[in-house]
Amino acid sequence: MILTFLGTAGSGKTTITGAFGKYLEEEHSVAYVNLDTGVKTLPYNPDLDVRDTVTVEEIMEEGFGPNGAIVESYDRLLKHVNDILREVLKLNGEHDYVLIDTPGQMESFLFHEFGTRIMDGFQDPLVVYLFSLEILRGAPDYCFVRTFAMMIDLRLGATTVPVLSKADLIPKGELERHRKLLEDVEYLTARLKLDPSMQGYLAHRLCSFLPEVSPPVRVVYASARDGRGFEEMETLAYEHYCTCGDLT
Ligand SMILES: Nc1nc2c(ncn2[C@@H]2O[C@H](COP(=O)(O)OP(=O)(O)OP(=O)(O)O)[C@@H](O)[C@H]2O)c(=O)[nH]1
Ligand SMILES: [Mg+2]
Repeated sequence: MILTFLGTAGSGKTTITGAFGKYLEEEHSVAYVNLDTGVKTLPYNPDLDVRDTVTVEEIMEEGFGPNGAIVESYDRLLKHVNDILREVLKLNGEHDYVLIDTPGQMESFLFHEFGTRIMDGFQDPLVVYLFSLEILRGAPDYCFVRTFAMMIDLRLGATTVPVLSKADLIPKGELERHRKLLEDVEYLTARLKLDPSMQGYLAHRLCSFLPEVSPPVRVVYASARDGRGFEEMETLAYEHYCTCGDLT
């Protein structure tokens, strides 16, 4: 079972890869894959690490700026993508779980051929899309999260589970409000109908469309600090790979 953690910079990919892996290791064998050429330290011991091939740091020493070096690192990795893919699939054959930590900046994976080639090599890939509390300001943002998860599916052909990371930071009593807005599309659509702004209109139209194009999605509220949501993530992976693939 391969789980790929994807999310914007700082959303918690690396920390949750380590913490969820540790949780799974109590009963399962787990392999860790680091696809981030720019990371300095990892809270897990990677079985496969792209930094053995190329690092952002060494490219910057050649005179590249930080953003150019990130792109260049994936351009260089592309030459090794088939070997990396073969290695990941081998790890998957040898372990119950393979957890994949992706580049700090999501676009280096989502918009680069390196990322799409990796995901194309997996059968029925499962992506954990991590987003954090700070992006949820108003009703349109809840629509954004749901739509963005769908965009990942559209781009990578992967079943995408939206996971609110760092859920330990949700103030007491606020979880229910987030849950309702993220999971009850009818409620969210009704809320958005009251928003007279152009943004509200756009979000309302997009959300009205969700039930037609996206199956009801379970959102997970997870924390690498206290382990909440881990059991649910494990169940989702099991249901995806071992049962009917229906994550509702
Ligand atoms: N409170 C809290 N903080 C967290 C949690 N997970 C991660 N963090 C913090 O969030 C910050 C970013 O975490 P990372 O795991 O490095 O996030 P990332 O998405 O891998 O970041 P990049 O790869 O650098 O883009 C760190 O300061 C973590 O300590 C969590 O569950 N709860
Ligand atoms: Mg990271």
